[in-house]
Amino acid sequence: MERTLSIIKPDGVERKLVGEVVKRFEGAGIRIAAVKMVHLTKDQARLFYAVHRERPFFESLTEFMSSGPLVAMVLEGENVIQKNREIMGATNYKEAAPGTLRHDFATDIEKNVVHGSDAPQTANQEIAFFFNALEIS
Ligand code: IDP
Ligand code: MG
Repeated sequence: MERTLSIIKPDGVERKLVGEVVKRFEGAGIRIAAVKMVHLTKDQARLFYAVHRERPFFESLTEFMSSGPLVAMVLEGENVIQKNREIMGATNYKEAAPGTLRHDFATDIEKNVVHGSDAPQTANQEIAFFFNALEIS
């Protein structure tokens, strides 16, 4: 059974999309193994997105990710890393397929409602960033 980290970004929480996002995951047969609401500091957001530190959008992205509370979740299921990415849709909402979260709800390439790990190694790292073993069941 595979695990991945999902985040409902501050825009999604602000716009009251938490229920809708969870409904889509559970509707796809995915199990929520952990959940918490967190308001990251700017430095914590910089750490989480460190892989993007050379990108031109890094400052803006980490400002956005620390602008309000987010919901972090551990998702569990067969092939859940890829499944979650499919439910999310493409990074750029203009390229996201109809019926995906980003197609349906994103307003901006940056404010795109959800984050999902992209590979097993990043999933493990990102889960450990938000959760300790006792918090995952
Ligand atoms: P992903 O979230 O689909 O994995 P990444 O390329 O890992 O996409 O980028 C991380 C996040 O950075 C995106 O979800 C989005 O919020 C933001 N981002 C990516 N590309 C751009 C861009 O060209 N301009 C502004 N923000 C961007
Ligand atoms: Mg990514």
